[in-house]
Amino acid sequence: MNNQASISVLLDVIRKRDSFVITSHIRPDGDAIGSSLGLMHLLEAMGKRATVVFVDEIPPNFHFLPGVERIERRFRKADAAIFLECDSVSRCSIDRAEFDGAQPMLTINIDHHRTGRDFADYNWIDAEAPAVGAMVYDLVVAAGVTITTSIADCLYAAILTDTGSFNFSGTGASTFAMAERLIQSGTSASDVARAIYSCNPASKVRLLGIALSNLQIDEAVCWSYVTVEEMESVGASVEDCEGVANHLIGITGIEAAVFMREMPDHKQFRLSLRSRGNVDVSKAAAMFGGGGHQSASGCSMDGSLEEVVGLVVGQLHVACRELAKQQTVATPQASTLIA
Ligand SMILES: [Mn+2]
Repeated sequence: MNNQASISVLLDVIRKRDSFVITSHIRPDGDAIGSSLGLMHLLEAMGKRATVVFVDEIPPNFHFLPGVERIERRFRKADAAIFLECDSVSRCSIDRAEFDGAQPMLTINIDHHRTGRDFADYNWIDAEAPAVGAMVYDLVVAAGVTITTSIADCLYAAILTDTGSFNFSGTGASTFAMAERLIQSGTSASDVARAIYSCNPASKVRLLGIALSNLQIDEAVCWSYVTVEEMESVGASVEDCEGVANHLIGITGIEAAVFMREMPDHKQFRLSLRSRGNVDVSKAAAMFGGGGHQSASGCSMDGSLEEVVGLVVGQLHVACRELAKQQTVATPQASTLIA
């Protein structure tokens, strides 16, 4: 789908309606929360009514975002529901019965995941976008709305977190151009970064310590985990597990990493997969019913720690060996060229 065409179609659809409910995925991250609130501010600037709904807790390091105090837990009837980076209604952080009770209503899906699906009445999926917040930014620009400090703070937080502080492979000149415009519009890059990255509860840092002490490395794959008991021992919440996987992929020589969090039922693990961009971990995630991006994906798996490690690490080894094979094939060609 042509992005510009879908932006104008979407704006048309929005202009013809008055009230909106916005939501995003379960266990919302910076992009989910920042883009939802940014979109709420945009819709209000367009004279619309907008409500952001999340059943899940908002992590404390995003409590500084303008409008966060207005986030509601209950899904409500409106002219349209807008889903940000969800591949289905069931991925959303909403009560399904409340959503079903509010039907019929128009649905709009805006996503930047490669695994995004056309499940809504209107779907705008751009796998090239570095964050769904960047797509909301494009909407703001196309709508001709003045970028207020509230819009700027929310979208900057979304883009900052989803690009790994402008480090991930999707980060390009246009990402920095957006950041420049948002900072010109009143965002303080240092204030936002401090609020998000330097306001960690002690339990999060202690949990990171446990996760790093459980680290295992085998060739180009590494993995780590935390059990329910280990989380309880430091009083860690689910949100405290955010970001552990990024530490694992920072190890020299590692191409693929996975962090596993045991679920309270002791029968399942939640997995965060990372690569440094050469291996596509979204394939492994999809194999186990999850999805995401080439360098950051997630899935849930049933079984004991040993079983889950065996399956996922085995799969990541296969991906790494394929990569090594490609590189070996590529090398003679390169030397021929040099010669
Ligand atoms: Mn995102």
